Amino acid sequence: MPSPLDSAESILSEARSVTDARLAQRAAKLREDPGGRDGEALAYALEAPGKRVRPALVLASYRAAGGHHPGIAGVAAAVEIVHTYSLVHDDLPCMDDDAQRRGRPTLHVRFDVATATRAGYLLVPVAVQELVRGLGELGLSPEQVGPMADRMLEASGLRGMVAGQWLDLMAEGTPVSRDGLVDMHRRKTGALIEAACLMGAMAAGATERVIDTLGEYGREVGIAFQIADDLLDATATTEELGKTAGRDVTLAKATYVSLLGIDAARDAAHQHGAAARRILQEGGIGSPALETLAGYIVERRS
Ligand code: GRG
Repeated sequence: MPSPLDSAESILSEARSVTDARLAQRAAKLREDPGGRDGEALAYALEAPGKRVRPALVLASYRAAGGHHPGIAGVAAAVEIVHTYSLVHDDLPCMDDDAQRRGRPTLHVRFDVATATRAGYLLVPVAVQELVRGLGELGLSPEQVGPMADRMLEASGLRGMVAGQWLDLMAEGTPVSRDGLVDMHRRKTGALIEAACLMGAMAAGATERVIDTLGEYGREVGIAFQIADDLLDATATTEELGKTAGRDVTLAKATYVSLLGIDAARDAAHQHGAAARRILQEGGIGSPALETLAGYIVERRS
């Protein structure tokens, strides 16, 4: 039987190809307007080679819910742009202060801190523009568009990513309970992953039941994703990760590994991955792609 890593490769490779085409178009436009150093910095961020897990989840959830329009690539790209600008800011000296990301110098190292700070903020509206473009192509009704935009924006804001990042920074060097850690992970990383799954389902015009099921799946893989990230930081090399390994210990971060140790953290990741697959089964959603992605998210090596 092929491993989830092998089976996931074709799913991720398709997500990379459809998403990267959109990101390349945005990068080319931004090189013209605003152009100059800001344009170059924005393009550098958009062209960085990520795994594209969130786009893969948008595409797989959309198809699992019966969707088949290519315009869904715009939704996938929008979610990836949110993720991309979060990484740009995450790496800044005032946050995690990292010099490497996606196998390249971080944006503030390649350009400068002011340019990277600006680039992160400038990508916020670019993500919304990409979402609007994708939703337009899908020809969705205003009743569908509003809640979808709401999902992405809530996941990236004070209830989601920004709040999670804040909690993460505040927790450096201080003891955190397991509940506190789960809450932080759900917001910082899980909210956008859950939104990716929900938005895929909503774009397909799925029933409430299917949307809820895919949202629950997204919550489980969202937590599994961050636990795997914590494990990789402790066990993989900088070369494998494309970002500095061991950073969590250096920064005294609250992580699953610091709270539970490697073995229990690995067990927890597997439990969340299994829960995600069970949710699909119990919800009657037959999606080999989502099942494979749940396995990949737990087992991944980068
Ligand atoms: C700029 C308005 C504004 C907000 C930013 C900095 C911030 C708020 C949020 C940070 C959130 C963050 C960095 C979460 C970590 C998520 C995570 C596990 C990232 C690694 O994702 P991968 O492995 O990376 O998918 P690639 O590079 O493959 O895409």
